[in-house]
Amino acid sequence: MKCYVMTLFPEMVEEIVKTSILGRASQKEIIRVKAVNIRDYSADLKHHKVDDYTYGGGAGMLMQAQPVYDCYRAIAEEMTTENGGVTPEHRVIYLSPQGRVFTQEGAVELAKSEYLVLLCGHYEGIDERVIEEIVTDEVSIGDYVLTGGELPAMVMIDAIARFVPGVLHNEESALGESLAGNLLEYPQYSRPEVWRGKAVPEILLSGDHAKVDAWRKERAIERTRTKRPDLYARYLVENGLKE
Ligand code: 6GU
Repeated sequence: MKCYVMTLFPEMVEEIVKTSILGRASQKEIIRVKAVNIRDYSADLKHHKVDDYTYGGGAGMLMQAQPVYDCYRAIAEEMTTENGGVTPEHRVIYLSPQGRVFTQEGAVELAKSEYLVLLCGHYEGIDERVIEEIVTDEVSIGDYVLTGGELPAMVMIDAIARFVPGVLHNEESALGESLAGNLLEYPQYSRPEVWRGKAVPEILLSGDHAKVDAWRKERAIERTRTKRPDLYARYLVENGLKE
C-alpha cells in the first residue's frame, strides 16, 4: 500500500511514520507513506502563500484551491508513472470533522487499497471548489474539532496498516482484538502471579485451553456490557441474541 498525505506539516507525518510498528512496516516497504508538502505547490514563489481570506467575510483564513489541486496533480502523475502510464484506482480522502466517522470496519475496507491519498486541511478549511474537484471521501475521526487533519490522517493510517498483510507479526492479532465482533478485549495478566496482593485468575493457570477460551469470551462479553453498552447492543443483534 502506498499512502500519500497532502499536508502543510510533512514533518508531523514523517515523525510518526518512522516510529514503532509503522516504522518497521515502512522499513520493510509493506506500506509506503509519503508526505507531500502543499506549500511546495504554491504559485506564490516569493512567500509560498497557500491561504487567503474567505469571500463573504468572517474570521479566519482558507486554504486556496490552486496549491491543493496542483499538489494532487503531482501525486496523480507519480502514481501514473509508477504504474506504467495507467493511473491506478485511488480514493482521495479529505480529513474533516464534517466527514463520516471512521470505524474499524472502515479501516478493514481501506486496507484493501493499493493507493490512498489523504488531504489534511488547516485554518478554517479548504476552498470548496477543489474539494468538489478531487475528493472522493470525507472522513472524521470523531465528534470533536482538531486544529488540522494531520493527527486524524495518522490515526487512519495506523488503524488501516494493522490490516495490511505483513504489518503485524501475528496475523491473527488484528482480528482477535478489541472490537472484533463488537466485543472489547478480555483482561490479560503477565508475571508475577501475585502483585500487590492481587492474584491472577486461577483458571488462566489451569492449562485447560477450552476453559481459558470460555472464560475469556465471558469476560469480553461482560466487560463490553458494562463499559460499552452501545457496542454490546450491536453484539447482541449481530449474533441473533436480540431483535
Ligand atoms: Cl478529520 N479533522 C479535524 N480538523 N478535526 C477533527 C477531525 C478531522 N475528526 C475529528 N475532529
